[in-house]
Amino acid sequence: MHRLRTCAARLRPLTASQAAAQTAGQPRTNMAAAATTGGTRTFQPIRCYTAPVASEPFLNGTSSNYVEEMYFAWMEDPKSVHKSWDVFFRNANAGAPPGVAYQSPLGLTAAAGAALHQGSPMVGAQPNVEKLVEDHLAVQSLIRAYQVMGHHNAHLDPLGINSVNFEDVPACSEIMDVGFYGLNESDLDKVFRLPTTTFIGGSETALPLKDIIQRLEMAYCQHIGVEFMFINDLEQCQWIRQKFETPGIMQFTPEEKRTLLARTVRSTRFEEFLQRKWSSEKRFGLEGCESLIPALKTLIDNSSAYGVENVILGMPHRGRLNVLANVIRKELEQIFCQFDSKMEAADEGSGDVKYHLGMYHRRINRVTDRNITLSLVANPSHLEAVDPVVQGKCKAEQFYCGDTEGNRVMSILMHGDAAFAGQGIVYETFVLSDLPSYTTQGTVHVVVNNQIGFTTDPRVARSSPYPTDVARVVNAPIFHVNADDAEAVMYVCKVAAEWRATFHKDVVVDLVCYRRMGHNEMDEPMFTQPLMYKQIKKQKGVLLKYAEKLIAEGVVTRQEYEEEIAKYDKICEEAYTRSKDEKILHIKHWLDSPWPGFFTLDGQPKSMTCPSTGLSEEDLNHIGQVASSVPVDDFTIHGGLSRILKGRGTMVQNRTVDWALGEYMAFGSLLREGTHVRLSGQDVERGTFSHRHHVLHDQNVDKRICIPMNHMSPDQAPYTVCNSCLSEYGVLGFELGFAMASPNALVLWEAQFGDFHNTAQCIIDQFICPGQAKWVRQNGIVLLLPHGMEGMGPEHSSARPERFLQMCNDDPDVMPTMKEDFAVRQLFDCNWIVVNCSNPANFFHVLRRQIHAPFRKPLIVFTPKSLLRHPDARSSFDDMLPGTEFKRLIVEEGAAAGNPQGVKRVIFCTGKVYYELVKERKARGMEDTVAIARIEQLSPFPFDLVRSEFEKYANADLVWCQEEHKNQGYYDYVKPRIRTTIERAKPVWYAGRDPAAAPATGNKNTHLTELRRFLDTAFGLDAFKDQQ
Ligand SMILES: Cc1ncc(C[n+]2csc(CCOP(=O)(O)OP(=O)(O)O)c2C)c(N)n1
Ligand SMILES: [Mg+2]
Repeated sequence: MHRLRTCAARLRPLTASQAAAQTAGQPRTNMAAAATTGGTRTFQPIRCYTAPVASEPFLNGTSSNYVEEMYFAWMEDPKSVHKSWDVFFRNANAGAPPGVAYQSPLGLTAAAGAALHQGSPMVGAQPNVEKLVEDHLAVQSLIRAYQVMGHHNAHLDPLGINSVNFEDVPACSEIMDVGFYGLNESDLDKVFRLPTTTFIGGSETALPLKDIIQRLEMAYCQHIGVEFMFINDLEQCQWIRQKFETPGIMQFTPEEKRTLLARTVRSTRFEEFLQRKWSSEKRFGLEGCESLIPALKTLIDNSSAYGVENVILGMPHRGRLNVLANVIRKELEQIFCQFDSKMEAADEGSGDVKYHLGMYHRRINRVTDRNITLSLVANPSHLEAVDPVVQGKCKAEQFYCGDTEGNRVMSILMHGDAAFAGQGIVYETFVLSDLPSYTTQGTVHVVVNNQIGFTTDPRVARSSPYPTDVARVVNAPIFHVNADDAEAVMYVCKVAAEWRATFHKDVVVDLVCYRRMGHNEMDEPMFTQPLMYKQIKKQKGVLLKYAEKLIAEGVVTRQEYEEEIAKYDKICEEAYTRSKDEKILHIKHWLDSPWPGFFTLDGQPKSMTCPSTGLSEEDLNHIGQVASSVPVDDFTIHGGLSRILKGRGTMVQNRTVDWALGEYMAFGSLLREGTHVRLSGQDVERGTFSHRHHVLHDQNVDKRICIPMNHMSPDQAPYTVCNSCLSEYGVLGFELGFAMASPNALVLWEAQFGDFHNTAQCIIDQFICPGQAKWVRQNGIVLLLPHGMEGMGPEHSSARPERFLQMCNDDPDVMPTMKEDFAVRQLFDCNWIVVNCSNPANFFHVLRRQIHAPFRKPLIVFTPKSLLRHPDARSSFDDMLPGTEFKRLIVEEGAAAGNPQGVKRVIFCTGKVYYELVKERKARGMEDTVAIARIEQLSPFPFDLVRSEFEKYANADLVWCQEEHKNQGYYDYVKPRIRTTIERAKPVWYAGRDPAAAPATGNKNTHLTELRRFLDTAFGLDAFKDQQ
């Protein structure tokens, strides 16, 4: 399918000047090429427009419909057709002979113009337009063929060894051959009217065929390949045609050219400097794609000119240091000192390698003289994982500055060719691009298409012709460009910025380039790509090519060019000297999302306390009223929903809340306090389990909705609740990015069932769990993961608590020192908080604590399913009043607590199984012999509270009970921690399901049998005798 890229025959170098010459002077072996200026073959026209032709049947074949249409229109109103048709039909009606009825339209020839002015039909003429119509249609088809497929013949590959061939794409070069349309060499000098769907004419409306072809070649087959004809919007297609077809449109002022050269100097010399100083360090240099830097700068300059003030960037390893230095303008010494392995880390956390760190910088854009803030989001090695995160952050920045149109904040995503084609998250991110609650109003994607991924060739790395085909799914135009042509790169970037500013849609710039070194600077590329690299070794760099061009044009002198180089080299050398003075590595200097005002000046929390998260009775009542009413007039809701709201009203009267109402109280109160709340995920608006109903739908009016949460108080913060597309990886990444932008928002992502979170595992493993440790960046995102063994089978039961718990950073073997602020300190030190609340009040408190805490940590909540409607899983207002707070552990409060000495067993558990245990204990009449304690906050582990509960029941044995299988759930996490707490004074027995491969059985009976068995174990006071 793809050409053999290492095949020697293909390895013909194509320099910029050769490529231009080839296009202009050595055309393809089709007839279109013959028309280009200076073509090697010339043709004598044997026929011209007005020449009589042999009698041909009128109105047959493909042209008949068209002519018929014209004829009927002319019959109705002669003015409704073009003058040429008017003259033709009048002549034909008057009996003009074949070839005479037609006369050239106005403007094509002077004679025709004169004839039309005279407007005198030639009596006796016969109609003869078939060939004429066919030829015009042929020319239209030819123009369209260039627009659709011209990019296939563009000279995109600087190496001239195109990684793609189109031999299996239906005859693209033939389709652009005039012969294919029944035209021949003799038609080249004939003048054809240009359709309105082309701009190649400039101010002319008709052109000779050979000029049409030449202009199409110039527009579509040089160093830019434009892929856009799949876009199903005529205005947008016209816009692009105009940008690339208009003759002479790609013009630059000498000033622009000099700036472009200076930027290419910086880009190139930066890599050369690093290579000289640290030749054996990995840096994933940009050599072979130095144009990336001027490309990004052009995008940013132009976007700034359109009003953009804030650009959020995401990118992989390739050229990252160069982007930091020359686009974001990080101080060079800060970059250089990263290469010094002896530097001490000043910040907490484990840090990250230099080509992953983020950055935030606000400065004046020198071209537009306007303020611009640039942030590069830190990312893991996992390619493309940062894409949705960047989008979420961008959306949040737009949201906070009221930029609903995306005029002030935008995102730019960079990609490698292999990753862009291979990673599913690219698609999942594109899919978000036009959804109301997720759109960032257009992202500019820049692909560093070096035609290789590590050692893997595109021929075996992708099934699509281009690495960018995924973008077609959202109708994003794709501008492929030969990255060795600096001006072509600058031009497509200008157009891309303008496209985004005009249409607020995604656009892709595909920089077709090469990779001068191996995958990293240590790798030997000749092992695997010998012929490609032989070619690369001969390749002149883009800087040299462009400098020579500008020197030849007289735009710069050689001396000026050399001075520019010396100037930048000196900047690098001086920064290098300064970098040696840096002794301490501050990862904080690499923060991509500072939260001004949230921390003290030295980045610490302003306090180490968390206030009560309770609410006044009045507030609870008020929010409860809103939650149980329809706050707009003339709005008809479903009868079933009326009953649900009525039920809520009754609960409020009874001063109780169920799960949904508890959540309502948390969200509503935070909104009233001015905190934005955003809940996103699949079907979250109603709630997968039909319990939430945050969006009411008028039963009589399509799309009329009401969100009562936004009717809480006049000065409340806005509430966003949005059903997402069916993606976990993309949407969770997005929400993480949203939460990154500000600490003053409660951002929640809910999985449909907790089981499905693992398709977003990379966001959890690479960002949420270690984000602060790697990048000194806090994040308060909340994951709501429905979890619980309800007999729903292996894929609707487990949110995999064991995995979250296994990634907690608290030490199982060390009893922490208990101080007054222990509970808050523990939170401050942890990497994330994992809870399984057994009642709505505790859920309410833990959500509010997320915002009232003086720092931010991710919160993982295993949420219930059957408890949503369980009559016992309700809370009283009393547990939510001022002075109340989240309970890390809920102690036994029943009969057992009244007589602790008589208690034989303490069962520790978490979540829903508590209700099964209570029911069973009651059924067995063991209320005073078995105490049950609920660990609500699993991590950080409530060592202090577990200890006091243990100490209370001195004569009891200890059981950990869970409904999950033994190798899953919480057991492996809690067991060593309980043992540390009680100093191994007693065994910690296990009551729960046996180890298993799957999280749950698909068989209801087996499910119930398993439940019965572990309840028997939990309450069998002799159950562990044999194990003593
Ligand atoms: C998700 C993921 N899988 C695998 C890797 C390992 N890896 C690092 S770079 C690379 C090749 C990337 O190729 P490309 O996207 O074309 O970027 P280039 O290095 O060529 O600029 C691979 C496979 C990774 N970093 N992330
Ligand atoms: Mg690559």
